This record gives sequence, structure tokens and C-alpha cells, in this order.
Amino acid sequence: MSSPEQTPHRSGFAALVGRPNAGKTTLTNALVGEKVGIVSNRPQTTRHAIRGVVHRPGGQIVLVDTPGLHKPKSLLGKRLNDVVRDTLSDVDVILFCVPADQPVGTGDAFIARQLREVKAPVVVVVTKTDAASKKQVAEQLMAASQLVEAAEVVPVSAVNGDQVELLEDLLVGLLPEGPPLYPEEQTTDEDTERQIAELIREAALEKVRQEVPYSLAVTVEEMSRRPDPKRPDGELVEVHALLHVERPSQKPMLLGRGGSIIKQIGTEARTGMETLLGARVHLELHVTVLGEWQDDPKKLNRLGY
Ligand SMILES: Nc1nc2c(ncn2[C@@H]2O[C@H](COP(=O)(O)OP(=O)(O)OP(=O)(O)O)[C@@H](O)[C@H]2O)c(=O)[nH]1
Ligand SMILES: [Mg+2]
Repeated sequence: MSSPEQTPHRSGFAALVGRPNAGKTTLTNALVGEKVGIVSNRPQTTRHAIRGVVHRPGGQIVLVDTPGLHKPKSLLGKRLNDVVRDTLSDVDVILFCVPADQPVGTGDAFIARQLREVKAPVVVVVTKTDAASKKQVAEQLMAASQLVEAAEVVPVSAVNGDQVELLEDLLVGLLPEGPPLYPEEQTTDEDTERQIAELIREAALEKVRQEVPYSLAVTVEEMSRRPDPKRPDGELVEVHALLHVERPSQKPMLLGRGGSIIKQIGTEARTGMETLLGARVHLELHVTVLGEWQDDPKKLNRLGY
């Protein structure tokens, strides 16, 4: 075994791709050891490329979590796929995530075809192994390795941490030699306002049904900090955010009877924000209709997509 001093330092970019709900963001968070992106059991939770930095003694992996690659049904869907394609062309390694608890399907084959055009080595990651039997995992490893020419095939569970460190070692080995790209203390370059908007969207996603998750976008309209009147050295952050839906009929679904749902969303999101900001948060949420924004280029721009 050589000591870390003798081994050259490695650094570079590793993109996570896979169909919606494959577990990309959960794995990103597990690798970084911190929550950098929001997670839900609704497809298309991630809507932009999110960087998360993994610091290791011998190397630094800059993960780029991407939206689930899918057959687009809206202009938003097309833009999300474009985000993935732009990312793929510019990274050192690709992690192709295939869930262990779902059969390999046309969605995975579609992604595999895109990966054939990419030069970077592909690591096939069979995710969610805790949710599948040993037999299922073994079969999935076989099926997934037939999808692309893989540099490695690794089963992991982001939820119980199984094989996560092994995956890190393996990724570092596939990166080029180079100095760290981010300072030691930095784990993401997401800006605070966007993280806050995402925490609100995360809290809302699991509370609404049917098409509402797809129709929901969140923007932070105002954010200000002042000394906390209740704590001598503390700060109080005031946030005013808008939850945009596409149709008037979706508004009551988000508000709930007597405002009960939006209240729950606010309470949950606020807890996450207080952890993120290390300050007390006063959160004001409003629901507004931004007609059919998913197919309107100007509205998509306004929402940051
Ligand atoms: N049991 C189990 N569930 C997992 C694991 N990883 C992710 N999940 C669940 O799978 C669902 C989707 O996870 P995400 O990480 O949001 O999936 P994603 O691939 O980022 O999804 P998109 O952003 O929509 O493309 C969530 O309900 C997670 O809790 C895992 O290792 N084990
Ligand atoms: Mg995601």
C-alpha cells in the first residue's frame, strides 16, 4: 500500500444520470454527507444540475446531480433533458443509476443510447439495494451491465450507506490527476435562495397528488436578515416565497381545508431552513397561478428553468 503522500491527488467531475426517481439525488447527498439536493418519491424532483463536493484524502469528486432523463411531454421536460445532455458532454466520469427494485426498461435503454455518444467512462450504479432481494440485485447487476460498456458495475444503498464509500474510492481512481477544485469547507455551490425555494418545493411535493407536483414551482421573492429580538446573538431571517401552480383548480389542493396543507408545508420547510441557515426563520408562503408555465418559454425563464 502506498501512503497518500506518494499517490497523486485526483480531482474532477462525475455526473449522475438515470431515469426519474432512480435515486440520484439521494445518492449524491449520501456521497457528500450533507443534503445538497431535495428528494421525493415523485418523478422529476430535480430540475437543475446540482453540484456536490466529496472531499477525500487522495482526491476530490465534484458530483453533478442531474434531472431524470425521460421522454419529454412539455417544454420544461425538454429543458430538463437539455440540462442532462449539457452536463454529460463536460464531465470526467458518468454514474448511470439504475434502481434495483424496478426492472430495467425502455427508459434505461434510452439513456444507455445517449451514453454511447459520450467519451467519459461509465460506472453503472445499481441503487436502492436495500429495497430489493439479493436475487433481484444479482439479476439487476447482470441486466444493467448489458446496457452499456461499463468501467465498473456497483450495487449501493444510499439509505443505509452500503457500498457508498467503496463507490467513492472507485470514482476517485477514475478521475484525472489534479489539485482540489473547491476549498475543503465547501460542499456545494447552490445559492441560498435557491436552496430555500427547493426546501419549500420538497415539503410540498409529497403532500399533493395527481399532476400537482409537476405543476409546482417555487420562487423566493424576498429575503431579509435582522437581529433576532428573541435571542441576543441570533439572527432572524424573513422569507417571502411564492408557490406557482398552473391551473386555478390546483390552488385549493395546495392550500388544503382552512389552509391546513400550506401550513404543514410551511412548518416542515421552515425546520429545514433553520438548519440550513443556522438562524430562526419567519416564513410567509403564498400560492399563485402562473397559467400553463411548463410550456411557456418566458414563464420558464421567470421561474429559473
Ligand atoms: N429504499 C431506498 N429508497 C431510496 C434509495 N435512494 C432513493 N430512494 C427513494 O427513491 C425516491 C427517489 O429518490 P431521489 O433521490 O429523489 O431520485 P432521483 O433519481 O434524484 O429523482 P429525480 O430527481 O426525480 O430524477 C425517494 O422516495 C427516495 O427516498 C435507497 O437507497 N433505498
Ligand atoms: Mg433528483
